[in-house]
Amino acid sequence: MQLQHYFDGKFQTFENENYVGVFNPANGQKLATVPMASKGVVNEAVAIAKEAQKKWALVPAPKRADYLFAIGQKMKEKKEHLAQVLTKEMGKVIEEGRGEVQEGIDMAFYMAGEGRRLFGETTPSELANKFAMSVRAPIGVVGLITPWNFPVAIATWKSFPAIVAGNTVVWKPATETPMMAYEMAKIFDEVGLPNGVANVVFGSGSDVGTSLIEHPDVKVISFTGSTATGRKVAELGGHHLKKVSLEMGGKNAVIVMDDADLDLAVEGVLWSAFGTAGQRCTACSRVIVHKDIKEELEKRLLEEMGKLSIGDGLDESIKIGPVINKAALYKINSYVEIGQQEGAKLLTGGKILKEPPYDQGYFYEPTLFTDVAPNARIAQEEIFGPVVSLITVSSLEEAIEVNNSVQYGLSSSIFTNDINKAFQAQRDLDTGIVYVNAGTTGAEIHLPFGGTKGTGNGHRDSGIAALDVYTEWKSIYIDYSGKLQRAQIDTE
Ligand code: UN1
Repeated sequence: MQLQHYFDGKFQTFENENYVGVFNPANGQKLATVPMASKGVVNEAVAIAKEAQKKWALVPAPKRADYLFAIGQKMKEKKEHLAQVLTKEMGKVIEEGRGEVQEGIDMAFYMAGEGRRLFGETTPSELANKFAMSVRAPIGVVGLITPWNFPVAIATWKSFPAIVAGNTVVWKPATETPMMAYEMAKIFDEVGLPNGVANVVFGSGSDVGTSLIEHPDVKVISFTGSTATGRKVAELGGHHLKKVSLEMGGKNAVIVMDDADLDLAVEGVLWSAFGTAGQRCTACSRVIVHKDIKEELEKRLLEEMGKLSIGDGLDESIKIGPVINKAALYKINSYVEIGQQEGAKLLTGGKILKEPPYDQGYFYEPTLFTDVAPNARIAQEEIFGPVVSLITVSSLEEAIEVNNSVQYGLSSSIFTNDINKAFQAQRDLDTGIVYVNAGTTGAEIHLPFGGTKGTGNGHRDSGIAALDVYTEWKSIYIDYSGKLQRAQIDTE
């Protein structure tokens, strides 16, 4: 299958474009080829989006929302198909693929509801016969740069609030996962979304991403990806005075206190550490354990890790799929080597799976280190794979300090049956998302998603908070007194 860009409501092919392959990370099978757009193609798409936005902003928001309802409905009808494409292209197990598509459906319906809200404020004026209110105004063309680990959900967190608020979007999906974006383009087309409202341009970060950020008619950039790339996006965006929303790395921890329900904690750690083969921004990659239960937790984790089935995510019995590509596989392995050099104790895993049936794909053994120093590199840097470091502490205060000692602040979790500890933890854990008695993953779309410190730059995806990225506040004063009334002066 040869993918095509989608803009101006049409699937488009251009002469002399380079194509690259899209491969199934479970078996190396070639699934499609994808065109790599040039700056010229980006410019064309942005020009279309700019024209379309003028009309789109004038469509009543509930009508804009009708398209989102239709998109959500289509996604629902195609849920199984979309999940299958997702698993083939990205590797996550099919159950998680279905979950991710559901996240997109939820986002469509949730943001469609915003069509009849988009609340601003009405407020008294300090002057007589004067009316004051604030409304959310659309900004213009929005550029979206999205990652491969959640190729559909994250794109919906960004595009649906932008669209319902009256913006148009030009979306550059990750090169590894263009097929999901292509599927979404087909849905935009099928529901008759007006031409130019949602546009998909395939290509590299250095060409398409950079062109979007530099383009004077792209007013907002929303990016999810690595911290290194996010920093470049922010620098370039800052230079061009763009509003830039960044969602970057994480080094998320589960704290297990001595009073925790250990069975539950083990389940929570396994799901959030090894689900999606550890390739979630929210994945648990540290377990901060109270010294009194450390050995017991190690024992139970080892027992349960031994039962995790690894393989092609299309097989319903598989719990852990491949990682995205060879580079990821070797990056993960290099961190395991670093961990050993640093003196951490490898309890299990630590190997690339090279024998059949794994030899054609990119599979890494679920890996557990213990006796890891809180400041070790494997406890500080994002690995983005199925590797967990156990760190031992003696108190809740120490656990929180260790949790907060990393440069990231996305998600954290505590297992405890002590309500006082739970409340203290939710107050003091310096992350954008906190879980009590659940692992570090599982964010729901109607709450803000994002993190503190090196994880973000103060913005949030999903939830109502996302609307703040894609709208400007406009304060409106209507004086019906018939005379000049001066604020702050004529108030007596
Ligand atoms: C991500 O990790 O990049 O909370 C997104 C979760 C999912 C979204 C994760 N709902 O794990």
